[in-house]
Amino acid sequence: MKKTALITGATSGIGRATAHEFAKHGISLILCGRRQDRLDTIKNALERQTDVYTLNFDVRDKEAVFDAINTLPEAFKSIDILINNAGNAHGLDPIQDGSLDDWDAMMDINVKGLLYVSKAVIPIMTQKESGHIINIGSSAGKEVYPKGNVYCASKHAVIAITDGMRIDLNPYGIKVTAINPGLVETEFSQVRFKGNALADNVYKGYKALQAEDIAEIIQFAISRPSHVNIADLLVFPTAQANSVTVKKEL
Ligand code: NDP
Ligand code: 8X3
Repeated sequence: MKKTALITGATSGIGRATAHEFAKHGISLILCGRRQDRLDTIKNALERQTDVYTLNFDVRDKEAVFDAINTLPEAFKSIDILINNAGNAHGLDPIQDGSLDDWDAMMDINVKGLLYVSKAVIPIMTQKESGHIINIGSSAGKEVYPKGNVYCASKHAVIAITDGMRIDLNPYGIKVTAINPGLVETEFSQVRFKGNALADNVYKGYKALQAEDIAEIIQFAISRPSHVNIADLLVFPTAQANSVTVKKEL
C-alpha cells in the first residue's frame, strides 16, 4: 500500500534530498518549510512521480504546526513516516560570547519544533498502531566540540527525545530512529555563519557527505522489514573521524 511521509525542512539539504528519494519509491509526500517558492518548485518537480502536498509553517509556531497538520486533506491525513529534519546551527561561539538569539533559535527549532510536530503527528500513528519516526540528530548529539555548546546540547536533546519516544511508543509498534550525520554539505554552514565567508571553508579540502547520502540511508531505514528498527545510526564522511578530526588536503 502507498505510504505517506511528512518531511520537515524539505526546502533544502537533507530534507529536500529525502523528498526526491522518497518520490522515486512512490511515497506520497507532505513537504514542510517556510520558503513557499521552494516548496512549489520541489512539488512541481516531483508530482509526476508521486502525490505531493506542501505545508508552510515555522516549527517554532505551535498553533501553526497544529493548524497545518490537523487540516491536512483526507488523502494525506494518514501519515506513516515522519522525518523530523528541520533545524540548523546558529553561530559558533564560546559559551561566554554566545548570542541569546542564536541560543533561542537552536533550542526553539531543533528541540521544541521537533516536539510540536511530533505531538501533532503521533496520535495518527498511535491510533493505527504503526508508523516510523526518524529524527535527524547529529554527531554533535554524540560529542561536544569547542564552541558547539548549545547546538550540541540541542542535538543531545534530540537523541534523548528519540530514545524516550522509542520507549513510550513501543506498545504501539511504532519505529523510532535517530540518524546522526557528521559533516554534510548543505546550506547548514551558510545558516550557521549567517552568510559570512567562514562558511565557504567548511567543506573544502575533503569530500563531505552529500544530502543524497543521508537521504539514501533514510530510505534504507524506512524500507527494513516490519520487525527491524534501526534505532540509532552515526555516519561520517570517510575523511572525518570525529567532530574535530578531519583529514583535509588544502
Ligand atoms: P539546510 O540549512 O540545508 O536545511 C535546513 C532546513 O530546515 C530547511 O529546509 C529549512 O527550511 C528548515 N528550517 C530551518 N528552520 C526552520 C523553522 N524555524 N521552521 C521550519 N523549517 C525550518 O541544512 P541541513 O539539510 O544540513 O539540515 C537538516 C538537518 O540535519 C538539521 O536538523 C541539521 O541540524 C541536521 N544535520 C546537518 C548536518 C550538516 O553537516 N549539514 C550534520 C548533522 C545533522 P526553511 O528555511 O524553508 O524553513
Ligand atoms: C552538523 C555537524 O559538526 O557541524 O550537525 O555539528 S557539525
